[in-house]
Order: sequence, then structure tokens, then C-alpha cells
Amino acid sequence: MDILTSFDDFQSAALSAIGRAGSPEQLEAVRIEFLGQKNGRIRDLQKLVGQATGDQKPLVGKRFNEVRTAVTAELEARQQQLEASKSSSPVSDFDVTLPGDRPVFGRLHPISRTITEFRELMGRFGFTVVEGPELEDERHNFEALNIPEDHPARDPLDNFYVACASATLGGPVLLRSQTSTVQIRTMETTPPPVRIVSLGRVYRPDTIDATHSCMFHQMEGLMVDEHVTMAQLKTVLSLFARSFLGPDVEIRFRPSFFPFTEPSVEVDVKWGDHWMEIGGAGMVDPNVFKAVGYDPEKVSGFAFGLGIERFCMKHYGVDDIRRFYENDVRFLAQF
Ligand code: FA5
Repeated sequence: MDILTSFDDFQSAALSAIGRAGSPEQLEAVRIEFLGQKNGRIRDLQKLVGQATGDQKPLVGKRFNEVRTAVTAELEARQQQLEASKSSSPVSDFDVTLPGDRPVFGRLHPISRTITEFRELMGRFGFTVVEGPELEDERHNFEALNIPEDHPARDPLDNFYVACASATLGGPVLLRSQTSTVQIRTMETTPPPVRIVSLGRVYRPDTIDATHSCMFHQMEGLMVDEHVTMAQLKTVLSLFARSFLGPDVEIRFRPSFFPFTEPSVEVDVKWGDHWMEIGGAGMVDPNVFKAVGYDPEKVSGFAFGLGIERFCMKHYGVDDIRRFYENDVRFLAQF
């Protein structure tokens, strides 16, 4: 029967159009084309029902309802499918051209931030960053730095000696008490000229107070060449302090003593109405050059060791070093 064939054609055309619809909008267009009240192709089928003769009418009417129900059901199923795939695919709605908005899930610790800035600043002054071990032998922490065996700085009570002797290092080992160890390691392996900084942790059993911690960070600097002068040392340290702490910062150099530099100075920064010590420095002692195989008649050099926590305190106005290590998020969230 021609009428029933038309119904079959309608149904298969509608189902394949529904299958091809890739979005809710396309599916709606298919619905209007096939089932639309005004001009949908279903109207043609209705007319065919009207043309059916008396004994055909029940069969044609039944088939009409079947076709309309099948197409409607398929439309609904496809609609649910499209909505499900839309919600499980966040990229479909995501505008990749929008400006980025970085989620805040953590931030750099102020000491890490300061270390990064120190590296950048010293890089601009032409200093290369080198690393050194935190576990050290006595040669690098003391002997080559002109600190003899009977020197009070080597007292086991003033250092963190580690009980086990190291096969690699040989002899007693300790957590380094200063980054000056890296001066020695660098000169042992590098001929002059040298211009390096090294930043890292150091350990001392100091009594803890507002400016002392038993673990803290230092930045060691070393410059060796044919004619290095104390004036260059003061210039580099002054420029560095002004770059990091601001152009108006007041610093002063005080005569001091270190076994590995001669002459030696300590560097203070003005904080309110008092001075805070931020580093030690001086011209490399000839005995240190001899210990690493450099000729003190041919080269001269300066070295410095700065307390990173103290610079960070001054920079951010933190009045107690212990804040850095309490892990209080109310403090850390301010940076
Ligand atoms: C030294 O450690 C020398 N190695 C510095 C040096 C290097 C001198 C090269 C000459 C040539 P000093 O012990 O003063 O020096 O320590 C240097 C800085 O580390 C101090 O000025 C201070 O800023 C910081 N510092 C020292 N002890 C502590 C501590 N317990 N807690 C926090 N910071 C400290």
C-alpha cells in the first residue's frame, strides 16, 4: 500500500536526521521539519490518513500513531544524549581566548622569594650561582678557611657534628655552619678569575631569639681576579643592599675579624633607631689562596656572607625571625 510506504519513508528519514543532529539547536530544526504543527512533514501524513478509504482507515490510523510515537521517542532520546555529552565535556563551552585567571593554591615562602631575587640581582652584577653540600667535612668548613684545629669556632658544642663518619667525605662530618665552604669548593676546581655566589642553608646551635635561628640561610659571594680591591667589595655590597632594600637604606661597615679574610668587616643595616648585623665580608686571606692552590702574589679577592633571613626581615618589616618557621598560614598568606 502506497500510504504505508510513505509512512515508512517518513520514519526512516526522520530517524536518520535525528541521528545526524549534533547539537540541541540542530535537533530542534529536525523536530520542526518533521513534527512541526504548521509546516512539518507530519502534516502530509495526516492528509494521507484523511484520504484512506473506509476499510484502510483503522490500519492507516494505527500506523500513523506508531510512526509519530517512534519519531517523538527518538527525538527525546537524542536530546538527552546531547545534553549529557554537553555537561561531561567542559571544553565545549570553554572560551580559550579569554584572559587567564591563575587559581591561588599556594605561594612562595618569603625566604624562597628572597633567594630568587638575590640570585637575579647578583646575576645582573655578573656573579654565577653555584651549589655546595650541606653536609661537610672539616677541611671545607674550617681548615682551608684558615680556622686551625684549636680555634673556638670548631668546638663541637658550637656545631652540629654528625655521628657517622662519611666514606665519601672522610673523617668527621658536620652540617655546614657557613656557606664559606663553597668558596673553597669553587676555588679547588676553578682557576681564577672567579665571580660566584652560593645560597643555601647553614646550621648552628645558637640560642634562638628574634634575630637568631639554629637553621638559617646565607648568600656567599666570592670574586677573585688580578686586582680586586676593598673598594669594589664595598661598592658591590652597597649596590646590592640598595637594590634589594631600597635606595634610601642606610648601611654601615664595621671593622671586624674572620680567620679567612684580612681586613674583615661586618655589615649592618639601620632599622628604626638601631642597627642590625646583616653580613660579614673582607679581602680573602693569603692562607686561603694557598690552601686551594692559588698564588696570593698573583691574585686578590673579596668574599662576603649575608644573612638571608635578616635581609628578608628588613625588606618586609618582619620583626622576629621565628615567624618564618612557624608555618602559620595567617603570616604566610601575607606574601
Ligand atoms: C659568617 O658566617 C662568615 N662566613 C661571613 C663571611 C663570609 C665573612 C665571607 C667574610 C667573608 P657570621 O657568623 O657573622 O659570618 O654570619 C654572617 C651573617 O649570617 C650574619 O651577619 C647574620 O646576618 C647571619 N646570621 C648569623 N648567625 C645567624 C643566626 N643564628 N640566625 C640567623 N642569621 C644569622
